[in-house]
Amino acid sequence: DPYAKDPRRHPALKPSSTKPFNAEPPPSILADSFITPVDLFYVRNHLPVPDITEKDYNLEINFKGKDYTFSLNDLKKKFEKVTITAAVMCAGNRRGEMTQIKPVKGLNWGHAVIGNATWSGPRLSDVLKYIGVKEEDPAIQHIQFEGLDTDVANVPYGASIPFEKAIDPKGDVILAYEMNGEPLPRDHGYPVRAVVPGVVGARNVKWLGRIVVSDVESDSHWQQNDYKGFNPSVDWDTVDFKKSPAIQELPVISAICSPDSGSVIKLNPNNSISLKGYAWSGGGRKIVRVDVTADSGKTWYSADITDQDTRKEPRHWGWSLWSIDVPVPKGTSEVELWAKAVDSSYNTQPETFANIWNLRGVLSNAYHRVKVKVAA
Ligand code: MTE
Ligand code: MO
Repeated sequence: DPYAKDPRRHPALKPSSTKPFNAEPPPSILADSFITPVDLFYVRNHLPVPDITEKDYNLEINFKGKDYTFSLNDLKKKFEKVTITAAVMCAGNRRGEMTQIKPVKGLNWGHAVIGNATWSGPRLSDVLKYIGVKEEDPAIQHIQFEGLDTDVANVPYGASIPFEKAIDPKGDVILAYEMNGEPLPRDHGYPVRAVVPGVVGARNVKWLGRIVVSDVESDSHWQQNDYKGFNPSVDWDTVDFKKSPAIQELPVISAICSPDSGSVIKLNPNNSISLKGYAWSGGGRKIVRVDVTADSGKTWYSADITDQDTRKEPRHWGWSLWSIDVPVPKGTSEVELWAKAVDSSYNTQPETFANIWNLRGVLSNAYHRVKVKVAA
């Protein structure tokens, strides 16, 4: 069993698959803390977790046909240690809701496939400059990452990001060896992972073994034939993965973390329901507003943003937590609560999933809707 050496996981994580291990925490836990505890952070693995010891670990960087090698100690000693707060989200977060329109191919995820953490390590831009990479080199277009996790044919997990993002110190791409101030746990990429803030989880390559400075994107399955969006009418007979760009920056999203759908709520004395949730946008865009309604949009209220990083857009990488007491019309026995967020570019979420449906169930960011019963 190639998964026999996988780490132990927190019992609260709800698996959507066990081999490979994929799991998300209960949504209510997410809204409890601005920094998601490491053992409750969602896990998205495509392959077995590699068994790496710190002393055998090396990061290899290939640049113009030459290989450069860095030990973990080199990464710690040779470069400034930078700490950023960034949310990481899977492109498949909230896929389960899109599936209700029409089936899609992919893990049946809920709305907790996102977490917010602090990440520490050297800037990728510093490491690249150290080996002689020049910002204005026209031959360089993409930075490819390879994981140390491999499939049965020995092919590693891989992805790439645009060179512009990688080489810009303000892009804040980090080769992280710490998460929330502790060494990275095995499930999250021990000993080193790429953290590419504002960019889809899939490019935040864990167990980073190799970087290739290149003129082309990664040829990995996950860069070329997965993690792309399509027109809702494209199906598995007509799909041409070459026609869509790989997802990089993610669109704006939000979710109600409590109450849960289906719960029975006792109203507050002022006839309101207390809601809590998260909101986030890719590309360093900040959340400027979260709108909530309890009457299908006749009346919208703006939630209080309770927790937010102080970094300004377009380098606002962390998520926002929000809460609100929404007034509910008297005599209501069942109520549907909707939430939508607005980011600093005034992008907002689509109203329904119908017209953003895609065959992989990615970018699933329509209004979040939770139906609850009101206790008599
Ligand atoms: N890196 C490697 N090496 N192998 C993987 O399977 N999964 C990716 C990314 N990096 C993956 C990887 C995907 S799709 C996501 S969403 C994030 O890691 C999940 O990060 P997490 O498990 O730390 O939450
Ligand atoms: Mo993902």
